[in-house]
Amino acid sequence: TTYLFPPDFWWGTAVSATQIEGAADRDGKGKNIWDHWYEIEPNRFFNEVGPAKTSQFYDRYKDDIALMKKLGHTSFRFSISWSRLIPAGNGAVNEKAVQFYDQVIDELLAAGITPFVNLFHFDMPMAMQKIGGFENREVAYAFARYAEICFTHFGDRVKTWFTHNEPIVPVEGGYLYEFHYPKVVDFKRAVQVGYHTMLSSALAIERYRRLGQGGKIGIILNLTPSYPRAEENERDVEAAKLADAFFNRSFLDPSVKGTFPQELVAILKQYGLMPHVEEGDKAVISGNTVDLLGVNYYQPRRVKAKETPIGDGPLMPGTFFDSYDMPGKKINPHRGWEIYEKGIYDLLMNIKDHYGNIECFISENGMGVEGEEKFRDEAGVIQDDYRIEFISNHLRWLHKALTEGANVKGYHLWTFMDNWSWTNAYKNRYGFVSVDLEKDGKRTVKKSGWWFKTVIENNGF
Ligand code: BGP
Repeated sequence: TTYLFPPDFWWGTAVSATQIEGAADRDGKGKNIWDHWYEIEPNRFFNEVGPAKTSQFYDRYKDDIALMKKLGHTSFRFSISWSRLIPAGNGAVNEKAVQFYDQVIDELLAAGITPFVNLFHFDMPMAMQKIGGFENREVAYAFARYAEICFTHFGDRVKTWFTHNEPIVPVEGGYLYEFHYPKVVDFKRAVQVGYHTMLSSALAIERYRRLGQGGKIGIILNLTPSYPRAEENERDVEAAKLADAFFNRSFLDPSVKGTFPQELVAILKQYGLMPHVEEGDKAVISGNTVDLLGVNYYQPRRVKAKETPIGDGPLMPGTFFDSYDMPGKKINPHRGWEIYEKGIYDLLMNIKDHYGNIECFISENGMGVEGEEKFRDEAGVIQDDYRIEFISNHLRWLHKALTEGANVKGYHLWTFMDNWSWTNAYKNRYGFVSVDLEKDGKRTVKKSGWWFKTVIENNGF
């Protein structure tokens, strides 16, 4: 069977500033929470490797973009580092950073690659975190100011913007489950952070539209389709719906429809978890929904009804449902995550059927592999057939959604080249291009990178 994609389908990859740039203390960059966390707790998650160096994109972006061109990519998503552009978060603009991002954008355009720019990828400037991060309403406004500065400097050339990547993740990581800084565990504070993050997105969109630059602006969400243990068990189905409301619809509904899910609001009210909201916020959020949606898809969520009654133990999202370990599920042996390719179809059809078929694309999907060096052949090429299989299986389901009318415009792999990751440093590799992260940063295209080139050339496979 051949899978053909529409002309102008967006083929490319995604990266984020903290994970690839390096040069974390050069040319006036301010610290972000990751620079800080690594400084104070070097051994916590990172195998003693922080984001200071990583793939050195800051110094090697020209060659990297040339390689991207060679591999046929038509679009590329990167993020601007808020603390590089505005070291104090809310103060003066760092001209060196403007120059850097100008060059990256110009280089991409010259290579015929459309830049997709994301404004926030987990990298809160330390100066903003010191005043509470998104828990503090002021930081939502500081973010909107930073966004406007980006639009003003780069918006003449960048026509596809995103306010946030996976906004639920810093909420979970930073305020519920301790895998992001400031590793607080407090459901109520988490809700406030989530709310202000959502507000900051709408404020940025409002400013973008006011500038009238004629581009599109959206948000990137990690959607984890939630499946009940048993379809015929009403309580399981109910639990899966709740998990969906907490982890997907909390940002999806306000971003696309301008309203928060009522089930979620009801629970927050019942348990005294409602965030502080100000007059006028509702109009800002409902009046500034997104033009397009990026969807990151890695794995589904398996849910079953809660067995212990609500009331014992600290209040957390998991108070309302349990996760379910599905027997026989397919697992990525190199990363431990479940692989469920049909999830990509289910979530795309959900967007089609319940979110006005808004324009969307797969903004991340990918396979992390530990110890990938063992797959390197004599010629030095990593033979990552598992990644080719992973991508093609997901593309088949994406294609099915397309033929059934989903408004899906592209596919970006996480990620272009191996880089630093938030909780496992250099352990799991995801790139089309291997990078010798420990030594000299040498780039070598993996088998999957060359394969993807032919997919792009043929606009299918
Ligand atoms: C996504 C993030 C990326 C990336 C990816 C892989 O959630 O947007 O930044 O890191 O996951 O996850 P990990 O690096 O934890 O394996």
